[in-house]
Amino acid sequence: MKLKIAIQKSGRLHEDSIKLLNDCGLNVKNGHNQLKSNAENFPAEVYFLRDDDIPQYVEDGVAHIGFVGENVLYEKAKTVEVVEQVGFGKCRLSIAVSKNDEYTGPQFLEGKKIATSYPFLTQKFLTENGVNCEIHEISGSVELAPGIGLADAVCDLVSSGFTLFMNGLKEVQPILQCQTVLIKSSVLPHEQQTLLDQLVFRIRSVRKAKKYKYVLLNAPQASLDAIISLLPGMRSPTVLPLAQSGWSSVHSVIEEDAFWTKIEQLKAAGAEGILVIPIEKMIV
Ligand code: PRT
Ligand code: ZN
Repeated sequence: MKLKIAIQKSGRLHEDSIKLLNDCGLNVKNGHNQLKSNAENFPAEVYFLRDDDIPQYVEDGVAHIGFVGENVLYEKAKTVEVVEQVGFGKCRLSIAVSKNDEYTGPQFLEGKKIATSYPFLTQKFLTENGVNCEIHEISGSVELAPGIGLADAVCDLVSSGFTLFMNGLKEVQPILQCQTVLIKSSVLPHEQQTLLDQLVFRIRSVRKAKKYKYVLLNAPQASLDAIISLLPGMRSPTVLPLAQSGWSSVHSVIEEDAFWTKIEQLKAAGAEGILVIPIEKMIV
């Protein structure tokens, strides 16, 4: 009885998928020259696939779960369940036009041609906006299409925007914000659901830990209350006496987003010797 996990064989999601599984205690070797591999420490088998094939494998129940971009998932429109977003592979599916064009809204595309590898999602956007536009489906190098006269616009994935810029295009309309999601088969057997629950618990602990830092600092007695009020901690901060009387060591966790503001407030309140340590797992 194993949990069969589909991940991308090579490409942008491969490394992050392996790293997430490893951080969750599933030791998985990378899939170079192999189609599947057993995880150590956990009853799981990993299938290395093209990302486009992952939704189908999971729909069919050949793989129980998979990691895939929302762009691929919603383009393929397979019947699978999204368990959760896992935070990597962030990008957006966007419409882009020539940098000299004045984009006035979806109506700009009326009667024109658009090149994309995402015909389903592009058509959905066009239909929702009541626009008639001819779709040219191409599987790669979509950004070249306007330059060679194949299309007037493109609908493609963008992250930094550099590729569009290099091809004389500009992003004018994001139509889908995407990241990698964990999907599961809708016919998951009970034993595999139990394994998935364990994996999801671990994924949440790993992801939560990344959002926080462990902080240790020294506080003089007079400032202790002020410093504690700045540090909620998981329940409340730990306070330990230092060998030198009149001083305490305070331990707590700080959320990454508020990190620098908090550190400045702590210093202003009298904290000294502040140490900041990454947290590997966070079980709450
Ligand atoms: O071989 P296989 O079919 O498995 O891989 P693939 O070539 O189809 O996919 P791959 O590895 O390129 O991307 C896998 C997934 O990564 C995508 O499905 C997205 O979910 C996610 N992702 C995140 C991206 C990008 N960011 C991204 N920037 N996928 C592609 N791009 C491309 C985009 O198509 C464009 O060509 O990068 C270029 C734009 O990047 P910027 O930074 O210049 O804007
Ligand atoms: Zn692909």
